[in-house]
Amino acid sequence: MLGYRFMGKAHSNAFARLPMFFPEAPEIERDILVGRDEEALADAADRLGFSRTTTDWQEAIDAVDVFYNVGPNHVHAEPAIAALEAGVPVLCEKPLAATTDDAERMAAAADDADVPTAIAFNYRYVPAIRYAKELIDDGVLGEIHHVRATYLQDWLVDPQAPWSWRNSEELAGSGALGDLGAHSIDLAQFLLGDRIERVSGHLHTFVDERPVPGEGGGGLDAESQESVETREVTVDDAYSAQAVFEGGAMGTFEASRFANGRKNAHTIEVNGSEGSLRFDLERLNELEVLRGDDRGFETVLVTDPDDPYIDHWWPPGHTIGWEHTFVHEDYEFLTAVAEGSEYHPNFQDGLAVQRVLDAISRSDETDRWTEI
Ligand code: 4PW
Repeated sequence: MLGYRFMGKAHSNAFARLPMFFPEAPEIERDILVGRDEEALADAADRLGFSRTTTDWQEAIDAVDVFYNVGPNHVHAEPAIAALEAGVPVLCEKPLAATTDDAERMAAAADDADVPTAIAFNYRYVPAIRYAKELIDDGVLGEIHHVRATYLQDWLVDPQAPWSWRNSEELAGSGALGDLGAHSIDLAQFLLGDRIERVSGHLHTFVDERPVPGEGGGGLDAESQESVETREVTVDDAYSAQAVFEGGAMGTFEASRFANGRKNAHTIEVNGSEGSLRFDLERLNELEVLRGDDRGFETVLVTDPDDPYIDHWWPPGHTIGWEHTFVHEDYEFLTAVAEGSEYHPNFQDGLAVQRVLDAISRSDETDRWTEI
């Protein structure tokens, strides 16, 4: 696994939980952890349960059966492509790459390789989202008219919040758009089983320069905020977009790192001719559903043994959390790897989202509706 901070912890936790809760999952050995700083790497390997470390990702690729790339966006492409060329399956964190060109190259390498790839859209693995998908696929909502998604955080609202790679166009590609919007766009396309065909987008940066963090780094998981200099912010702090789906549905999207009071508020609502549903990540065990009449939404607790993945965990009403989405995701991906079967969301699905992100940015630059 390349990377060992926020997402590295999330996936390592999932690897540890899998044999306990998903005994049918393939056996996993956490072999090599890849990073640049040997001391931090050794410490992370100890905590995350990896047997050895290397600062050379090629060495890791040559030695493993599966490669997880959970590093910053600008280091997604080269190692992922090298792994695929060596026939090693790859899971890559989202968005697929910092640039659309890199995302295209990654998807092409995935096409040429005969192994599964994964883009880590973990919110597809919330049981309530799977349940929502079943309702839509079963036609319970009828013809879909609207999808409305927001992903709101507030960790940058303080102008003194430290600079991190997530604030750099070169390292991240975009800001709230790619980091948060990518999830909403994927969820919308996944739930509707439809693709966005054109968009109108707006991006905004509220604070152009931020203090460079001291030891410990910046970002959502910053451990230290000591700083002596500042660095330019070259990505958006927030975006909004309108979208038209191929099937005719209207989409509205918004994400921000300046939504004061909102820590990780990810919502999606779908309105159809026969009903509606609404999901809120801060209440992830629930789905609000309107079926057929106008007497209001019922709140369905999605914690029954019949609900997706729940029989692996606790009895009804014993809720699960954010970290469980990674367990489900890694279970599905590693099973596909072991069985050599097709997996989604894969690099092609990641590229489909990246093209929407790109069109939203181009629309903002040109002040025009933009085709995907
Ligand atoms: O899923 C989210 C992201 O995409 C996470 O909660 C944090 O915010 C980490 O990256 C973004």
